[in-house]
Amino acid sequence: MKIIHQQIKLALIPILLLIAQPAKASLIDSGYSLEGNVVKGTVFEWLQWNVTAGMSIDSALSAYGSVGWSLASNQQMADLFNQSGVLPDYYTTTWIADENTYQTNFSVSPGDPSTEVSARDDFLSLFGITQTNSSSSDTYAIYGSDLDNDGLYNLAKFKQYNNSSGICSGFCIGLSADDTFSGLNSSFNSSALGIALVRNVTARKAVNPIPAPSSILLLCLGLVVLLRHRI
Ligand SMILES: [Ca+2]
Repeated sequence: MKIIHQQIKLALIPILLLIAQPAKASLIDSGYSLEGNVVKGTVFEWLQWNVTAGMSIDSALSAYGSVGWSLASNQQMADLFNQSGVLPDYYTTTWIADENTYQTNFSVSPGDPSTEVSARDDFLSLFGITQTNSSSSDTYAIYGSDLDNDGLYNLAKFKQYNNSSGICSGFCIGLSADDTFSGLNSSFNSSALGIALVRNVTARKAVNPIPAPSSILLLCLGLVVLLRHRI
């Protein structure tokens, strides 16, 4: 029995060390960080777009709606693109929430290339790549509110498009109108397109409560003390 208790104690040591470490996250200028496949913000968090690549709005909501995820609205997507630090600095357009307006940046004047490449790569690594070809790794996601009730939704795009300078210099970032691409309805699916799912951080905590690290730490310490007294 003593040997078993010693083994349990030894097994608890790495757990305690793990809990003592801060959560591992890749913080970037936007204030978002990646934990698992969730892009975490302070108010909203996004499911990485590559997770739902190949799914339709209907199938994605069927799979993830029960744990608090909903389809990103036009306003939420515009707010994401407008948030400081999310897009490279040279994309100075003010993005709007009108589902019938096609928005993109064809002509840009990049600033410091290294800074812009870093911002671009941060976005792609956060939200995940849904399509890769020989010259570019891109991410796309269907979203929208369909306030005009035509059954059509919008598409957010973020293309890597490496040119000779290593930066995105052309038709790279955009929010489509709901009729830019034909047939973008709630059952449409493509392996190159994800579904933009978002949820309130509070909703996640309600659906999937995560024990506070301090509680787990106290529990483990209590077990160690208990075992010590029993040996
Ligand atoms: Ca619509």
